[in-house]
Formats: sequence, C-alpha cells, structure tokens
Amino acid sequence: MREDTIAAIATPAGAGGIGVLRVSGDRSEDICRRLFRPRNTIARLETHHLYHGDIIDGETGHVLDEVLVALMRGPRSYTGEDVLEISCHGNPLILQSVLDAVLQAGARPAEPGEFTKRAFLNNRIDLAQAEAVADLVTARSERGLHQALFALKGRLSDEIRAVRASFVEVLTFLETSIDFTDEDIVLPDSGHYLPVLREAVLSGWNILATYDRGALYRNGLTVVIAGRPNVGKSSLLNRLAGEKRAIVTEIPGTTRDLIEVDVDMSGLSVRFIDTAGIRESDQEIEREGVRIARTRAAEADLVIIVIDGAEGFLEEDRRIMNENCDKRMVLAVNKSDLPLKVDPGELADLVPDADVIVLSAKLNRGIDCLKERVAGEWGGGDKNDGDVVLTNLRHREALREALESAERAAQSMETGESPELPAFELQEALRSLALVTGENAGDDVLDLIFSRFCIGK
Ligand SMILES: Nc1nc2c(ncn2[C@@H]2O[C@H](COP(=O)(O)OP(=O)(O)OP(=O)(O)O)[C@@H](O)[C@H]2O)c(=O)[nH]1
Ligand SMILES: [Mg+2]
Repeated sequence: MREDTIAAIATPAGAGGIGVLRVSGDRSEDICRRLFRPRNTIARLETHHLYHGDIIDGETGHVLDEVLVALMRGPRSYTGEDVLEISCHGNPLILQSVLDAVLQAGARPAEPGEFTKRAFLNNRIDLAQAEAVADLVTARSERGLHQALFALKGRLSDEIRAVRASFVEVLTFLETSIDFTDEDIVLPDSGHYLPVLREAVLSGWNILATYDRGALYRNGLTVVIAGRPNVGKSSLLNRLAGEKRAIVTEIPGTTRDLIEVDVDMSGLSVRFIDTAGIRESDQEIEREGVRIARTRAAEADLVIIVIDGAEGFLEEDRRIMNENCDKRMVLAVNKSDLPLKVDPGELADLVPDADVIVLSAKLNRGIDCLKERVAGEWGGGDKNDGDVVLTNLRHREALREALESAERAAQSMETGESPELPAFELQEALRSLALVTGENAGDDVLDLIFSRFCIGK
C-alpha cells in the first residue's frame, strides 16, 4: 500500500445533477469521520454502504453540502485501498470547496490516472485492463465501448495468457533439455512441442490481425468528401449529417475550411469531412483550402469523390481520382435528378478500383446506398462481435515482437539447433508478451500509460 491518500473530483468539469469526489488511501476513513456528519447517528461506518448527511468544513464547521458518502474498505475497492466516494450536488464551486476540505483533512491531489494506477499496482487489474479503463472513458462509438468493456473484463489478457502458457510450456522443455544434456534421463520428444509452439504463434497472429478492426472501433472511420467545385459535396455532407451543416450555393468555390460531422452508423462512429472543391485558383484563401483538402484526403480511410453527373466525367475528375489512387474510393455520381451525361456502367468499367454510386443530394436519393457502402468498409460488422479485438497500439507492437521471436524459436527447433537458441528467443517472446499485461513494465512505461488518463480516474 502506498502511504499517502489521494483525492480528486471524478466527474467532468461543469454543472450537473451530481458530482462525485473520490478519495483513496489509508486516511480515507479518518477524513470521512472528520468531515461527514450523518443524518442519523450511526455506530460504525459499514463498508460498501451509502450514508446520507452533510459535509462540513473541517476548520469553520460550516456545512458545505448535503451529500451521500460510501466507504469501500480495501482490498474490495477499485484501487484495492480504502476508498471514499462523496456524491455532492453537481456545482463546480461546491465540488471544489469539498475537495479543499478533503485536502485540508490530509489528502493530496491525485495525478491523472492515479486511481487506476493504484488499482494496477495493488494487483486489482492488469495493465491491459487499466488501459481499457482509459479506452472506456474515451471510446467514440458503441462498439469501441463494447471492446473496451471486454478488455476491462480481462478477456484480452486471458487470450494473451493462453499464448503465454504455451510459450512457457515449450520453454520449460527446452531448458530441461539444456540442463540435463549430460545425464542419462529420457527427455520427452521435441516432436510434441513444436506443434504446441506453432499453434500458439498462430493464435497470436489471429489476435494481432484484429487490430485494424479494433482501431476502427476505437477511433472510428474517417471519410473525406472530395471533388471539383460545385459538384454537390456540401449538399451531400448535409444529407449524411441529416441537418444543414455546410453552406451550399451555386457559386463554385463556396467551401474553404474543412467541415467535419460525426455520424453514428450502426454503433460505429464515422467522421465525414467536407472539403474545398479542387481546382487551380489565383485566390490565396481558396488555394489554402485546396491544399488542406488534399492533405486530409491523403489521411482518410475512405475518399468519396463526387462528380457532377449532369456535366459528365471530366478530365479534372480523373485527375482527382488519380491523386487518390492508393486510397479506398467511392465515386458518387451526383445530380441524378438531371439528365445524366455519364453512363454509370461505363464509368464502373473505366475505374475498376472504385465503386460507383448514383445519387441526388437535392432529392435525397441514393444516400442510404452510399451509407451502406461506407459501412461495408469495416468488413461487415456483427459477425465478430463476440471476439476479442486488439485496440491498443502498444499492445500490438509488444505482441508482434513476441510472435516474431517465437517464430524464430520454432524455426530453430525445426532445423534441430541446440536448445539454447530457441530458449533464448522464447524468453524474449515472454518478455514482450508481459508488456501487454504489464508484468514487468518499468516505471517510465507506467507513467506514460497513466498520463493518458484524466484526473479522477
Ligand atoms: N440538381 C441538383 N443540384 C444539386 C444537387 N446537389 C447539389 N446541387 C446544387 O449544386 C450547387 C453546388 O452545391 P454545393 O453542395 O455547394 O457544391 P460543393 O461541391 O460543395 O461546391 P464547393 O464548395 O464550391 O466546392 C448548388 O446550387 C446545389 O443546390 C443535386 O443532387 N441535384
Ligand atoms: Mg462546398
């Protein structure tokens, strides 16, 4: 147990129905006794019970707020230490004055993520779970939330541990064969261990392969709407957003800044970005808009290139397509309420790399079809809902290094090299794997991870 007691406001800044203050450490109960005046006399503060009463200023005795308090004695608490939670009225001034009183009574302000860090240091949760707490708080989509909850429940750690258990099994065999080479005992056949290792490596690669999907769940999908001026990009954005977000006029070059709209599509968050129409311009502001549009398109997961179907597929449209040839692309043929000058079938043959969708932003036609196409970018969604998905970049790097070492170990076992070599590689692999669950993470790694949290978590 750490000897100092920490305190912070756990709810977001601003006014709300209630605001919660959290205290963790040995002095929690003492602080509660000093500052809390229960409505009804109580013989003893029971753990995990909610009490109604007042919080007073320890020095003046003035009532600061009418509150509910709960004391959770360690180790059955979030941090594993004694934890006090005070639910106040959600006025920032009240919360600050109660926090001041708590600090006065012997706590110190918590650093970002310090509650969760203590939970980790007291072995309440492993590192993957601790990071899931941060993911849970910042998840941008329903599925991101779902995955973070999975990780919080330790499902990812369980799968990693299964891989780890196989590595340990094979390593134990290898080390036994190193230690007993000179002695006359019969060792188990290495033929049994190679498949165990190979299978563990394979399931590791399978976990790793879920990262791209995991990143999409966590960060959402970024879709840039690009094209020549006046083709209807902003009109399309407004349709996708379901409200008027971007200015639409018949004047080419209307949009200059990026306009971003987050849309929740079946539990996944999609950010649509409207951009300036791409053309050569002698206007400084428009040129800058075009430059930003190109940069954002280059970073997008998907680019929707809008063309004006009533004008046809022009040389400039082709140039914009070529600029994005390494991206996933959808060609949206807009203004289909007017006579079309392009044949969508011919266009599809002409640009085999992109899907062609015909729509009219004006009449709200074809928008659902486009949305479905965008949703298809996640590889179809629901079927994998029950699986563990890797969502964290740090986990991915650690797991990849572990698997590469393990693969080298398998290779040298196969070619019948002396057991020292694969044993060394497997030790490396175990070290990398431990980085996911935090079994041997150094202080600097921990500080980096927990600094990502907000205060009060
Ligand atoms: N007939 C018809 N007109 C449309 C359609 N979509 C957009 N327009 C018109 O096309 C003109 C340009 O629309 P915007 O949405 O501003 O086009 P934009 O691509 O954002 O233009 P810039 O911002 O200048 O690059 C406006 O007059 C719209 O009313 C459509 O589906 N059919
Ligand atoms: Mg526009």
